[in-house]
Amino acid sequence: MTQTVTDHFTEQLSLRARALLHGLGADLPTEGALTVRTPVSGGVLARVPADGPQDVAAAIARADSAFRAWRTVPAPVRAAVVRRLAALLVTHRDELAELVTLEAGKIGAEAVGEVQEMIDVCEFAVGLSRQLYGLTMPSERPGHRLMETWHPLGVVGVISAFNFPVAVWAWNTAIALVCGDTVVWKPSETTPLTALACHTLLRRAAAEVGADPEVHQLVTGGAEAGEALVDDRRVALVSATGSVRMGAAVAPRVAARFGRCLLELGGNNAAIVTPSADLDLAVRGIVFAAAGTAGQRCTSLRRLIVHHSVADGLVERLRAAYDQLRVGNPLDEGVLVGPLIDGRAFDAMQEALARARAESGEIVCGGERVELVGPGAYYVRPAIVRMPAQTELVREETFAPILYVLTYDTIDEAIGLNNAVPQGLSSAIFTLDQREAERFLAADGSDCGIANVNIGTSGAEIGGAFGGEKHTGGGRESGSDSWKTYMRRATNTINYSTGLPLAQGIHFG
Ligand code: UN1
Repeated sequence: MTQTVTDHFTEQLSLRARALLHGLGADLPTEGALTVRTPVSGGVLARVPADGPQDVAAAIARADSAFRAWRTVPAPVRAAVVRRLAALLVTHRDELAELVTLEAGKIGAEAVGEVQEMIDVCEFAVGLSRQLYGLTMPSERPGHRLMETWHPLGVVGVISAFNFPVAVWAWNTAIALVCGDTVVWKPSETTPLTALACHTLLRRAAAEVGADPEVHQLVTGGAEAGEALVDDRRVALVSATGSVRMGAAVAPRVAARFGRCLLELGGNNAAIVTPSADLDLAVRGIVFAAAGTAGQRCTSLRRLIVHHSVADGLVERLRAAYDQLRVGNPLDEGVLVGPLIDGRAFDAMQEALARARAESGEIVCGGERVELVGPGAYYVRPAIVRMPAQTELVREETFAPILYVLTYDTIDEAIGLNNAVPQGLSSAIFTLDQREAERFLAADGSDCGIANVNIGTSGAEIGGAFGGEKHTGGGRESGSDSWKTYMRRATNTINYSTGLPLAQGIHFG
């Protein structure tokens, strides 16, 4: 496309984004210091305000003040806000999904899936509001009761990444709100428009059910805004999704003020393919996990550990499947791989491929840029690279569609390779051999937070706890008992007797 055509296209996308936002009840400010680009064309979509430390402090103050009353509202009543949000998301699913596509470059089906993930977690949170259970334990003392109560924690700071611009926010916010917390959200500076849309929908949901809309605050900005959130003592929990580098900066700062952290950082996810694997199923699972979302999920498949006896055949089938992948404008029907988020992501991918070549890696296919909509948009063909060994490069996470292929001889060796990386988010094994599958899931098997059998590494349901070990940060969000991170626990001993027996049989005076 010529520059004029690209500019015209971007202008159309920008008008569309504005119209979508308007339809969702949010009006864009006409100017601001934060430039929002669409990866679809690389052009400017909008400009929004860049909040500074004072704006962040003011938002925290409002959330902190709203918390005083919100914590005393019964949890099932608090859930009304989340129930209403889910209904609004159902109504506006397609508009919000389109905005996700415009801002983050996801293909339509995945963008709709992301909104569905929000709806799912809202439903989960509504049910959870009646299940914030504490335990009762037998007291060792007569006439005493021992129990645990869970209370709201305070203000939760949510720092989210561009690649799941709305679902990860919903994981945190739906749960935090039913737990009685209030939220200050700092979205990725790349995706403030979808954030503005969600913020507007949530505040509308609150207003419609008679709750205080101040329970949710949005701050848009860069690192400075994030740091203000991280360092503020009034923020009881910082839930941050992003790079390992970001997490390593956030964690000590929050710890220094004795705040709580929930980190969901990098992944370097592997799938093992054993000789007994159903290869048809494996190919489908691998292609979605490795090339889906243009390799920009934290759960994306980055390493394939294949038994040497099936490696050549599998790689050939993958290459054929990759040939069929349509790369292009994510707004177009039938496209399966949209753009990378920006030029930096493209450079990182090219650098990794150059290093792979230098390390005697064989580029089986892909890696090249596909010029579609102009110089500022970065469309690439997903790459498969056979590597002679799990080098330093393979142990790093490159946030792009590169699948490194390694081979193994014994299952122990395969599990060893799976675990020999700094990150510990997701993992999978394709096998029809129960012994191998159980070995992979055992205590000395995969060391990741997610370990799957006969499905890929990405696309987790919200019902399970989501997160990972080692450099992934150790946090768990979304389903299961992740809610406990969003609450504080009080242990209560109640004496309903007339005596005052001491624990441990102590007699005092
Ligand atoms: C992320 O990339 O940060 O499991 C989250 C998945 C999605 C969530 C990914 N449900 O791939």
